[in-house]
Amino acid sequence: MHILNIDSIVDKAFRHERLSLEEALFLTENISIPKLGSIANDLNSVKNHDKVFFNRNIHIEPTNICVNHCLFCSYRRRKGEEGSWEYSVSDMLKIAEKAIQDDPKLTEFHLVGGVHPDRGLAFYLQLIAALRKSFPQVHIKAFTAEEIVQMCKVDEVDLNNGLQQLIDTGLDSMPGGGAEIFKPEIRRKICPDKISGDEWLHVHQLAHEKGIYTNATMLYGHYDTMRDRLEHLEALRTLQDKTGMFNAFIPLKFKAANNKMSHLGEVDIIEDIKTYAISRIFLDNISNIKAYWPMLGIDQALLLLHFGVNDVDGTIADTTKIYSMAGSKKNPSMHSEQLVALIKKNNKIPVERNSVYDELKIYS
Ligand code: V47
Repeated sequence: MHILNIDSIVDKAFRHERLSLEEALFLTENISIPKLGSIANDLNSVKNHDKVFFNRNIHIEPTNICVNHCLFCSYRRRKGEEGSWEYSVSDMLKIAEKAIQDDPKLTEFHLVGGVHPDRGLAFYLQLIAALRKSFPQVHIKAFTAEEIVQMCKVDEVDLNNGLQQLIDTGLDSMPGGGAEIFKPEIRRKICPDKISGDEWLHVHQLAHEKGIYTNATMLYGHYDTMRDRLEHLEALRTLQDKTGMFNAFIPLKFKAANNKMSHLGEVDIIEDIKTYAISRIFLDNISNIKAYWPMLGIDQALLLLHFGVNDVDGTIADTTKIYSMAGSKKNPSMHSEQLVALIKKNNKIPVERNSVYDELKIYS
C-alpha cells in the first residue's frame, strides 16, 4: 500500500500537480488551517492574479411550489398553502423591468425555483422567450438540471429535445443548483425525489455538448463526510476534464433554520474554510470558486477570499428567498460600490464580470 506523507503532498500541491482523493483527504486531516489556506491562496493567485469577480444580477424565483420533498428545504410549499407563490410570465417581466430600471447596467437574470407539478416546458419556453424579447442584452442563466428534467416530463418531451428548445429560445447558461451531494445513500435520505447524481451530471454534460456553460454546486455540512465531499468533487473534475464547460463551483453550506434537518445544526467556520480551500486545491480544472454571500453572509464570504475563493456572485438586489427562509439574513442586496470597497479592503482587485467571466471593469 502506498504510504501517504504530508510533506510530499504539500510539495506536490505547491507544484500545482493534481492530487488524488486520498491525498486531498489526508491533507485536510493533517495540515494547519493557515498552511491549507496558503496552498489554496497560491493556486488561486496563479490562476486569478488576486482578482475577485462579481456581477450585477437578480434572482427571479418563478414559484416555491414543489413536488419534491427535500429535507433540507425551508422554501417549498404545497399548492394553495400559505406562503406559496406562482408568478405568471407577466409578473416576472415586471420584476425584470424594475430591476433594469434600478440598475440599467444589470447583466444577468438568474432563474431558479421549485419543481411545479403542472408547469411544463411550454410555460418555461414562454418565459424565456418573453425575457429574451424584452431584454436582449441580459444573459439568462436559468433552471437546474432537476427543473429541466421535470418540465420535460410534464410536457412529455424528451430531455435532449427540451434542452435544445430552451437554448434555441434564449437560455444562455445553467446555474449549478440541485447537485446537493452525489453520494447515493445520503442523496436518497435528504432529497429522495430528486434525479440521481449521475443524472445531474448527464444533464450538465448534455448542456456542455450543446455549447452552453453551466455551474456546479455541492450542499455540504449535514450527513456528509470530507470523503463524500471529495467524491463529489472528483465526479465534477472528471466531467470537467471531458468538457471544460463548468464556469464556477459553489460550495453551499447547509443552513438549518425551518427545515426537516434543523436538528443537525450547522457546521463551524473551520469546516467551511477546509471545504472551500480543498475545493480550490482539488478542482484544478475549474477556475472560479464562488462564495455565495447571501448564503454565507458577506463577512464570511470575504474571509474565504483568503482561502481560494475568487468570486462572490453578484449584487442580487433583494430578490432571493431560498436562503433567508433557511436562516440567512433577510433581503440580501449589495450595491456594486459596496462590493468593490469590501473586496479592496481585503487587498484584492474587484472585477465586474459578465456571466461567462469576460471582464467588464477592473477597479484597480
Ligand atoms: O440546489 C436549498 C441549496 C440550491 C438549502 O449557479 C440550501 O451561480 C443550504 O444552486 N441550506 C439552489 N443550501 C441555489 C443554487 C445557487 C445559488 C447561487 C448561485 C448559483 C449559481 C446557484 O440551494 C439548491 C440547494 O442545494 N439549498 N436549501 C439550505 N437549507
